[in-house]
Amino acid sequence: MSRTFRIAVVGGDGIGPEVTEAAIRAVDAAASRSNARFEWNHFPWGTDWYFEHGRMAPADYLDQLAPFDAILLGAVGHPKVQDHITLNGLLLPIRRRFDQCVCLRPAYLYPGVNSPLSGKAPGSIDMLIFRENVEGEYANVGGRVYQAKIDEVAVQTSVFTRRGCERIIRAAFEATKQPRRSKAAGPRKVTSVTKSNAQGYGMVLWDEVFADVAKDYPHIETDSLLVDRAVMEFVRRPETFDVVVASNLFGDILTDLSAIVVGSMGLAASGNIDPTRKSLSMFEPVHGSAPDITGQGIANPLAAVLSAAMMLEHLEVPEAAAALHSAVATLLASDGPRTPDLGGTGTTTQVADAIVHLIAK
Ligand code: GGG
Repeated sequence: MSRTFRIAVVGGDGIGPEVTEAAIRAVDAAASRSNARFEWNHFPWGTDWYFEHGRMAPADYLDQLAPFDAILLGAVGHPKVQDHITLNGLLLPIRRRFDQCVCLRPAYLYPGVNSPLSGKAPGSIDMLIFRENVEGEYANVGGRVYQAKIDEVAVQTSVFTRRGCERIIRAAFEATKQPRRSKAAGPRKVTSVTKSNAQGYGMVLWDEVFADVAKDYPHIETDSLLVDRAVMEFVRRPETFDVVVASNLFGDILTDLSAIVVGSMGLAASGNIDPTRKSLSMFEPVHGSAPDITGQGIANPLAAVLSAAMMLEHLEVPEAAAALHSAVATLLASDGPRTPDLGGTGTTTQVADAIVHLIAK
């Protein structure tokens, strides 16, 4: 029996629409070999919408998104508008409204891709980073008074709840039940990253919850690092990490670092997931709108393709997800086209064509 999934597509800003189109082509190619069909519903929201309407999306945009099976998002951000307006006007409310509390961001060193770190073998870096996605430092609690006066005050509050910490930390431990992508042997490990020596309330709560949850997984090795140590170790010994769990802000920063360590932001995929499945989840490349290369046709579409593969896994179309993963791995291991971020001269379209060709083979 054929299944049809209705996907909301928000290409957004900059290179977002270019890479999203490539991801859609890849999914359609894989779908034609499975019993799944995809109906793509495009929403023209983002900064162009803002220039025309004074807001990033219509007032009821979250209600419009609610009935879909998933959201495929490109990028948000424009050099002419402050980033807090674009982000808070479109992306962050989606994560909160649909309780997408898990942001899952894998970082894997593919065969055929060079790490900027010397001597790293293919597959030797294989991390799964769990970023808390709806509270913490991005809770959007605070305010400003006496604006533009000498006495101006801005307060930005982080929010850490026991429930919020517990569910992201548990999701990280649960992930150790899945096989690793690399063939690396040895015990599974979960590393928690905080700054609880200086953030003595919220992050101490996080540490306590981490220790409590760890008791339910006695065979899993654990480690707790301060974020300053974690960034050092991401560069010095990235292969020692397996599953990593961190707050919203730290997870955001760490996953840009992990993306570069495995070769390029252009390969970094992410899923914003409601693990209860009560609401829809959203899939997006980690990279932003990249205004410096927008419209040049050279954006790497593979992060968007891999994000779409995560969407297919979430929608339980594993054969199509596997086809996308396999096409990306095969392309990267070959002398096929690659975009400039990976040292090539290929275009977005050439890479997308090669992916579609590999899937159809
Ligand atoms: N592709 C997603 C995107 O445009 N990200 C820009 C960004 O700054 N995101 C912040 C976040 O993920 O919290």
